[in-house]
Amino acid sequence: MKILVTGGAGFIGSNFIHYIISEHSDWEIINLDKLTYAGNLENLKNVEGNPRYRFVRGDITDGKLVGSLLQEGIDAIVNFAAESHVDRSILDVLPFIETNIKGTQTLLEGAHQYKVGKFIQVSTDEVYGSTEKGKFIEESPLSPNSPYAASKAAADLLCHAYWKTYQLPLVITRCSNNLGPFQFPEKLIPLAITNALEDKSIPIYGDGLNIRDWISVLDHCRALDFVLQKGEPGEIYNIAANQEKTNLELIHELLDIMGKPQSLITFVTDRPGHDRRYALDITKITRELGWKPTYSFEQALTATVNWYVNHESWWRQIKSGDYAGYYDRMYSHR
Ligand code: NAD
Ligand code: TDX
Repeated sequence: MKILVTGGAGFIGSNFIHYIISEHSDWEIINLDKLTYAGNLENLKNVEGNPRYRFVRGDITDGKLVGSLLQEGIDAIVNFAAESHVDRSILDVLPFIETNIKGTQTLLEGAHQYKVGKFIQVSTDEVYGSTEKGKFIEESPLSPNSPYAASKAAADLLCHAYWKTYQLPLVITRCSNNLGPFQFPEKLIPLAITNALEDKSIPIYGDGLNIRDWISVLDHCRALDFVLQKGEPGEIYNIAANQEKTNLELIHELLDIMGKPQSLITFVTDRPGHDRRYALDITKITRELGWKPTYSFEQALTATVNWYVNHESWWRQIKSGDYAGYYDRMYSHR
């Protein structure tokens, strides 16, 4: 199988590439990535020289480039490329519209023209919005609250339209919050780990009681592999591990693992429109495709802490240089 992975230099995409290259000895990957602030070729050092892997720097909104890659004969597209940080979408929504909506449409159009046999749109639980009770199923209405979530929901609707109108064989996956190696240290867990390693405070938005449902990025990658091989065209699959934590519970546990004081926690002004709780029902993917999560939250969190401890130069390079001053800019609206 020859796969076009988009956004493969980011957090989940790079984990997925490592996973596929090691699990499927005859599969090939082309990784198309723009290398925005979130894309990092350091994440792919281990596969760089592999003859089954090729990197192409480029933008998914560039239809000509996408067409030239699809012309080579691609069996499947897995679209990870996105602007992915909610806080950034609150400050400037346009890059989210451009990549998440227009970029997805460009890939869909290319897949349609070149008759690509499989298209996986890597979406998110955030498209369902927030719920205090119960869990979202795949038929739950879309009710996104942040500009990021709205852009992802728009992309999901475009996918639906390409399936209904052109029978483009695509599948949408909606996963909960991931944790693991190579996550950019603007997201809660890597931000907290790296700040704690530097004995800096950890900003907790609002009362810290917002709930997220955490899954190891490796379990997400395995689920995507199941979907690639067994997913039914036109279907949507929720992916989660049903491990809900308030942000405060999570950070308490993390500081305990790291042997750092709870006094590093600092409450800051809440994120505007902050979703209270995400929760997914995963009956469909477990029953129909036979996938289930394998890592507990505690295992995944300990492994993630260890990875950041052992890869200090990776995150220090990001937190210095061009990225320096980012936090001041990011938090100036609070
Ligand atoms: P990320 O921000 O770490 O990586 C995004 C990657 O996309 C980067 O390598 C970036 O350079 C690339 N990119 C951005 N714009 C591009 C463009 N126009 N053309 C080509 N490449 C471009 O994101 P992530 O956390 O790895 O998320 C990957 C996908 O999974 C996203 O679609 C996100 O919505 C979805 N998702 C993420 C999570 C999570 O917890 N992180 C959970 C559910 C779903
Ligand atoms: O400094 C922080 N303090 C804090 O309290 C940050 C960065 C976050 N938070 C809170 C906000 C959320 O309730 O922690 C929770 C997690 O925040 P993020 O790491 O920003 O993730 P979230 O907003 O939940 O979105 C993530 O999961 C779904 C990904 O970034 C999305 O790409 C994915 O779709």
